[in-house]
Amino acid sequence: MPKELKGNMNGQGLHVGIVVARFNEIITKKLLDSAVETLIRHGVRDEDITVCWVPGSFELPVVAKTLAKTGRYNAVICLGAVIRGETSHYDMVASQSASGINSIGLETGVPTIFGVLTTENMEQALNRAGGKAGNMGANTALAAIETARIIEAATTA
Ligand code: INI
Repeated sequence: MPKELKGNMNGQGLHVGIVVARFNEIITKKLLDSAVETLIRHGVRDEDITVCWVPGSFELPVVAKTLAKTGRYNAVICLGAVIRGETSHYDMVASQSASGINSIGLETGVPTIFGVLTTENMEQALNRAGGKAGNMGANTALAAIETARIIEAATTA
């Protein structure tokens, strides 16, 4: 019988950093509120959550990496909204943000969660920030807890 490890969804005792882009704040504030509410519902203490605002999604990786390297966080969540209709450099911002965030987790070992919405227009973004397609902020909180816990389980097994 293989040994199977799973990350539980208990957030008690976890420390979580959140980096959130101010660009398209009407969207990112909704992502942030949902992420914080979900973390707290799963047992993360309010005072163990640190929120850092940055200008835009392009700046998410550098600040997320700073948090990850402190060693004080079990997970770092990155939140942003890149909307194609509003920028000519959509592809650059979206891809640099994604690859930067991905490399932080790999380089530091701290799960760094990708919560950047990439949509064609504002309506699609609103749908995914508490509208009819749910709220991606809540999903990032769940991913942060589960990934932190599976790393814990895998390193102590
Ligand atoms: N940043 C975003 O988070 N979303 C966007 O849609 C966006 N647009 O439209 O350009 C955006 N640009 C700013 C970028 O993230 C940087 O803050 C800026 O280029 C300074 O480095």
